[in-house]
Amino acid sequence: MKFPKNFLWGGATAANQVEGGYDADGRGMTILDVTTAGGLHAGRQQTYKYADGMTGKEAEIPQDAAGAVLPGEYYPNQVAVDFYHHYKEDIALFAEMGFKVYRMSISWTRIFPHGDEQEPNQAGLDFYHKVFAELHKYGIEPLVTISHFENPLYLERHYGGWNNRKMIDFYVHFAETLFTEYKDEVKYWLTFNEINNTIMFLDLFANAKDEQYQAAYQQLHYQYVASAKAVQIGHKIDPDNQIGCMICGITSYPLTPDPQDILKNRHDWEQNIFYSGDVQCFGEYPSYAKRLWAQHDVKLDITDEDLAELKQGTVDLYTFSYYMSSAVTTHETKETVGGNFTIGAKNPYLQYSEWEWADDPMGLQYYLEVVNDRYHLPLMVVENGLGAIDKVEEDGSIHDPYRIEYMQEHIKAMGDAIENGVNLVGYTSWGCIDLVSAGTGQMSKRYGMIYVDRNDDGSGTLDRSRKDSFYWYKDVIASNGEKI
Ligand code: P53
Repeated sequence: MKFPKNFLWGGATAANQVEGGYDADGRGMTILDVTTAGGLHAGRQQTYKYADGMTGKEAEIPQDAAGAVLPGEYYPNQVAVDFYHHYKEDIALFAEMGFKVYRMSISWTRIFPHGDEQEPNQAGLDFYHKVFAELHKYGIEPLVTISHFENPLYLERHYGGWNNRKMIDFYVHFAETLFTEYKDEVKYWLTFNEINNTIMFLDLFANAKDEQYQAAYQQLHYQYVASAKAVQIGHKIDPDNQIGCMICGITSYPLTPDPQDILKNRHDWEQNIFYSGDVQCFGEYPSYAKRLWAQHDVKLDITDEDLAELKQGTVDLYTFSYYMSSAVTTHETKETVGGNFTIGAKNPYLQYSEWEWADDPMGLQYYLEVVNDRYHLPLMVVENGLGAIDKVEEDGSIHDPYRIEYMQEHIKAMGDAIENGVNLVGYTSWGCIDLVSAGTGQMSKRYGMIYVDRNDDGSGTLDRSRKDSFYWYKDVIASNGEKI
């Protein structure tokens, strides 16, 4: 047996991409509720639109954030796949696949509609009690991401979001509320989803200016402090809590053996991957941080108390997403990879998905071995999967051999890493149920093993059905990864 006996097999989602119910039971708006299809990346405009027709960062903030939606515009995250009203059915399907763990996130504005309140919204707290009870009914352990890409709109507009040090207190109060409320229901937590992409995506999208690096490094610092404080509180409330960091794991290679490419690749790893992991796992800024800051003339607001917090608040687990690898070079390259962002040079040894993401299972093994050596912490792959267009047959069946093949190869790579001594404790495939793409806002970029009848334009019955991969994954879990 390659996989350890209690290996945590499961699936992963995020509140903003599945829940919908955006104005139900007192929930406040998040930035993603006012984002028309396509928010995070190129092709998905992150201009907020307001009922008064104003757009963009300079627009006046309506006092009531719920007014910030324009009629006639389509906002895919507002309904998403309506997990809010389908959670029982969905969790039953997860249980049928044999999930041991379900990674989900909590919508901040269900609990604190604006984000700066003292008192939580009881109806919001109740919803997650119901979800956790349903999971436990089937013996599924929740793994909860505290913040997954969805800042409260109010905090964004009134305080400038993570540019403001005050966000630390708002976040910590939110986290403490969750640790207290769900003490007996949740023991696995992640503080921030893909925390490193604040910096990483600057490189991927365009020639970012120094001011953008300045802002990104400062936001990250506040998030690291917020995370470290949350970890300490989480441990105090329940010493059994296992709290992890979550890193966007893209394995980067040098395109050529030119030493300049080799060094650039190493430095890219430092900036994009190691910087966040080092602060969260080691509790201090790495030596190369000075070089990274100097490169963009970055001057940070970091206090001695902050540094003490970082030291005290190191994580118990290192978790990451893995979809693809990238290749970097100092040379001119004709062949670059586009997709929903520029991921660098085209690697001639790899195949690419429809969204031009490189299919590279060995890159997962490589990544696992690197971070295993570096951190000596339990590791979890908390996102992995293939975004693809699925076809529903006349009889309602959905044949997705491409998705099965992608997952087979990545599970095999994890087994090989475990055989090489890697301490991997779990795997939650991304979008175990179809959901709204973070990068493009599409429904048609599907990751699920459960199909949801919902289309890019918002049409569809929201009915659920099992894809071929559903039955295949069920066997994988039942055989603890032996039968792939
Ligand atoms: P979508 C890009 C690269 C790696 C991870 O992404 C990424 C992204 C975002 O596009 O984000 C994670 O939906 C993220 C999820 C997201 C998933 O990858 O663009 O944590 O929220 O849905 C897949 O195909």
